[in-house]
Amino acid sequence: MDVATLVAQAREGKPRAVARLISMVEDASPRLREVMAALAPLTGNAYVIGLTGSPGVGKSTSTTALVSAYRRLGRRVGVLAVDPSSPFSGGALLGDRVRMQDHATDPGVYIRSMASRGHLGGLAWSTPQALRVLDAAGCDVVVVETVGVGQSEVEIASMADSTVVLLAPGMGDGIQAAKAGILEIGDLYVVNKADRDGAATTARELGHMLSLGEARGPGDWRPPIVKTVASRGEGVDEVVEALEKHRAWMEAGGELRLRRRRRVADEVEAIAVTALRARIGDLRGGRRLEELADRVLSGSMDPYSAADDLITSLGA
Ligand SMILES: Nc1nc2c(ncn2[C@@H]2O[C@H](COP(=O)(O)OP(=O)(O)O)[C@@H](O)[C@H]2O)c(=O)[nH]1
Ligand SMILES: [Mg+2]
Repeated sequence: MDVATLVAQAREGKPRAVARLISMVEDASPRLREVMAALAPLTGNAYVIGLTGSPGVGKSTSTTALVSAYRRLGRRVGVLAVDPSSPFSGGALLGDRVRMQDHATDPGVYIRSMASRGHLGGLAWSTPQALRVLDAAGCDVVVVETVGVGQSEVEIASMADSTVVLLAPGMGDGIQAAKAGILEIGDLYVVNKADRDGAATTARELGHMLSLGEARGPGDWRPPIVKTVASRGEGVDEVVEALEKHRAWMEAGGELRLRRRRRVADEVEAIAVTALRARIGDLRGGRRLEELADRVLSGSMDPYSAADDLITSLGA
């Protein structure tokens, strides 16, 4: 099927076309350039929510509950579960898919998991491009949930318009949060599993830690802390309310535009770096790089000058 037809079908919200396009992103298809050109004028509507937090904290459960809440508001919702650690869709994603089955037959919900497949600079551009597909397909809201662990999780959450950081009582999360640097990235903090002992303490400690790091002015956004029992859907409407407030605040002050521009700049940079790496790779085994290496080896040139020379030759 040609790209124009696929894009037209995706725009009508046809799930198979959306799936095909996201697979092309995932596989770094050579036709992606054409796909992105066709999608470019169709994007800019979707509000992207990133969910992050330690494994087991309740991200998938909260995602499902958030989808229900937004569906009640009549919004079309996309879910992108990104696994930065695994080269192939693994067991964790499968488990999540089973859990999402509440929404499996709802035509207003599109759920997709995506693995990085390990290609260079993969996630930096594949996540925004998958988001662009969902945006063009008419999703009003897209929830990005990371499945893996570690720094990349924080990275992916930062590809969102609003970032929700989840914590749960009794997981030593206060300390974990500080370590992972997530105290800086949350626009909204959720203490999930509020049905368990210690939720009030976790919320209080978190509030304290957030106020310590605070250097905010009068018009600045103060990340609220919301308690939820995601497994029963409790508190989720409050999360949506807080998100809508954050979105309105970002729109009013220009922050939304700034964030999106920063995101696109990162994406363009990642594409450029990938292209440059490929071209440097082409030079390997060619004479230019070997000549430069010889000169550095013999002491007639320093490695920085050699690198300058290499960059100049790439531009030619
Ligand atoms: N008690 C309780 N358990 C929850 C709550 N939310 C999620 N869970 C459970 O916590 C476990 C991990 O949840 P999951 O959503 O898979 O966490 P994720 O790894 O962050 O995606 C599951 O067994 C959920 O049923 C909650 O609010 N209260
Ligand atoms: Mg999960």
